[in-house]
Amino acid sequence: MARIEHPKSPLIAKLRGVHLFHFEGAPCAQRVRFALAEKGLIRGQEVPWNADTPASLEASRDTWVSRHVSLIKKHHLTDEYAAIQPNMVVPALVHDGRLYVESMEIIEYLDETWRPNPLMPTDPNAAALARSLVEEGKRLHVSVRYVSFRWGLGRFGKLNAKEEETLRRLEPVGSPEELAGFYGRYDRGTIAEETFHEHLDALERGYAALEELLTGDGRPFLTGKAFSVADIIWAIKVLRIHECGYPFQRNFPALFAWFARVSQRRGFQDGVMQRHRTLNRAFRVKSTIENMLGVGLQRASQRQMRGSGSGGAPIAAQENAKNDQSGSSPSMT
Ligand SMILES: N[C@@H](CCC(=O)N[C@@H](CS)C(=O)NCC(=O)O)C(=O)O
Repeated sequence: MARIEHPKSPLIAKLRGVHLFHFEGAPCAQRVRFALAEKGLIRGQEVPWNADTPASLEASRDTWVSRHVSLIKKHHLTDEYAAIQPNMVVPALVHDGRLYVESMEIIEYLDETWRPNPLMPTDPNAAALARSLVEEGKRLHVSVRYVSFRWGLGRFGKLNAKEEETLRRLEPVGSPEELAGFYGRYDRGTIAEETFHEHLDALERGYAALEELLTGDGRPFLTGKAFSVADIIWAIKVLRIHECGYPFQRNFPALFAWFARVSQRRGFQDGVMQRHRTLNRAFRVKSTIENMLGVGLQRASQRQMRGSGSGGAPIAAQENAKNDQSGSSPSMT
């Protein structure tokens, strides 16, 4: 369990109930919010991320306090936030003064602490599959980052010199997130073509494996008949790349249908989309225009799949299927 034993920030010990340090559009935070909603914990009061007033310290029963850390305003690249989350990323969760980091371990903690609506299957085979899908999802986290920074954020994602300096000063040596290393790979204001293709390829292999799993026996969810933690991690992995304009419906139709099913869940709508709709629409408009102009992720993925034979739906199916940019996304309404 990724619990931080002696957090530097004096704020942590004062917090009662559940508090989440998060950013609306961050995939790692979205999956924790998805899990909180599935577990029946409701988003309660919104307070500044570093609020220390008596009223802000207490979460009422069955709710969590939202402490929004803006990755746009770079709240995470401050001494104050580094004293909360040493790796300077979101999310971080505090429960009764104890601090937890690492999104998937936070979800595991929530699942063990709040028993209703279990997220880990009880059947041993399904549980083993869930664990392996979660591991694969975690491994691909960095690939989502590279692809979405290239297609979603572009030069807006780049740090300025002062922010880079702060990051170099504060990021611990050997941090698993390697943020400084990641931002150092911005080449002329974007992510280099070769790096991007390497990561898109890895993601497509992951999606292809899920496509096969779903088409094999027509199961509604990744581990079988019941929704599980594997659906949480992968739904968020599809959401962000879909927002970037990736043609899921064309390349992975069963996965796209599964995503439609998962994204209709109350937990997804409340936990992930509630305050993310505007950003989601902005991403979608941008990527639809890019795809219409033939310079979007759709084109890059076509070249990728033809070039490397990296898996996914057969090329003929891709050509016949309709372009999913023309339809509205299932999750966004
Ligand atoms: N392994 C961590 C990864 C956390 C992470 O990478 N968070 C991203 C948002 S999804 C972040 O805060 N990035 C800060 C940045 O890119 O500057 C987890 O799963 O919680």
